[in-house]
Amino acid sequence: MRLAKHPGTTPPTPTRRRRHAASAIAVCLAAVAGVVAVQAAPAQAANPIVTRFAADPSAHVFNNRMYIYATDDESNSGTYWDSNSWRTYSSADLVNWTDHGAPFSVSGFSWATQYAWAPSAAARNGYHYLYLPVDRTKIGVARSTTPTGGFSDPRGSALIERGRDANTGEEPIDPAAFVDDDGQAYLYFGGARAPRVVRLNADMISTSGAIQSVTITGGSAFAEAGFMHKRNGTYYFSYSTGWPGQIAYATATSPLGPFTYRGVILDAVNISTNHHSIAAYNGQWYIAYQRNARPGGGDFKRSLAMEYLTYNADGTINRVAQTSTGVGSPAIPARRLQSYNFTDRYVRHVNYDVRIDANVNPLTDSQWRVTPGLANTGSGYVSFESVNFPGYYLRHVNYDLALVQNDGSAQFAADATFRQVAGLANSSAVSFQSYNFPTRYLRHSDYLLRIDPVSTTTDRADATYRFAG
Ligand code: FUB
Repeated sequence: MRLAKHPGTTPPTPTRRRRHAASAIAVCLAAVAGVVAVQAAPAQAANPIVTRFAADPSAHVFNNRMYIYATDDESNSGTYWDSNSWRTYSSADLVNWTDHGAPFSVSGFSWATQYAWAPSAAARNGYHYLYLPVDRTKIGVARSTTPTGGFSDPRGSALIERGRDANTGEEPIDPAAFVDDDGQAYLYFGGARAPRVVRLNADMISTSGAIQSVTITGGSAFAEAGFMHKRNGTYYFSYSTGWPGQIAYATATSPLGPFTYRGVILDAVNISTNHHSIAAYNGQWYIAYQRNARPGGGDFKRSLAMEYLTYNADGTINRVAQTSTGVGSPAIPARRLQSYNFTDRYVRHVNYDVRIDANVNPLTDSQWRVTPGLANTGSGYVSFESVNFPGYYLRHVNYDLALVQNDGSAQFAADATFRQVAGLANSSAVSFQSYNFPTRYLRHSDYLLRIDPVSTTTDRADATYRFAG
């Protein structure tokens, strides 16, 4: 761990497919009759997800509930990462988090003295295990029959220890436990640019074989904070690249590598350390991470945040935008937008383009959560979030509509916001006026969605929709 000064952020990779030409000018909107009531805001877990300084989130799902084990920054001195205990949170909906207090303290290890740093966790054999770095030189393991308390040291000695064990690297910290589908468990760890992995025995409290170096080919080098997850048979090793650093990732066909660099998941945060974990919950992937997000925060008083994590069809990971809205169980019902003049067709996304089609399969490609407008949450302003791609919205790009991941920018918000008005062809239906181009309305043209001026009867029909279930 090195302490650097405040990081800058690098610009996110554009995820949109077409060049964007819209201006960022916000405009006063002309009064349009017949505004239809907009669904109330969803229950959202705003970032930070908890109101206590905490860091190094290690997210795990046990018994259909998400648990986060964290470094307890609230109890450190504020001048170093010198807390002596960890913290546990859990949630069933990722909106409401329960603080379970400290699962373990450095004092629980008779052989350790200080620095409760980034934890990891695993469940197996009817036990829960915490992997806990201390003293910047050792990793211990604590065991309990519950995920939130009753942990004790089953070994009476460190699991990994610099000086005792070969090839630990200078700073054996930041453990990440991973149990593969075949039952073989691994412990990844390492700081100071030395990624390491070692097999764990089935008892999860002892190692098997030599500590190995993790090899990553290409891209940005490992600094610290490694994490392993597996998806569709691919092993994803993700890590911080420095101080400040991005969260980058590399993939392999074996848990031991060698790994090939693939790209950046998360840009540098507004503090010197970047630390994350990745977990799937109820069919959706999430990334938990840390940043300065509360008054009084900083390098040593960090806050926990969470965002959606999405993959492309080829298995690559989309760069994550750091948002203030975070994640949550959507309280907004899924709705479809039925074309007024082609009543068998509904607005859907396909390969990130947006069009009206009949017989949409899967149905979720045509389902939207009509949220308060990203650029204006006032009455009548809406945005359309994809049901099967949370965090992706309808936005216009060169006047064409596309499905694009929210990058948190004001430009994105303006392009993805519409004013819902009485239907231009029939006032019992609805139309949607562009927020930043108010002379243009959401319409289909050759079945593709655009924002266009409307002047003819056909234009008005093309720009009119009905909500459907
Ligand atoms: O919390 C102490 C250290 O800060 C962790 O071990 C690093 O990953 C960094 O987040």
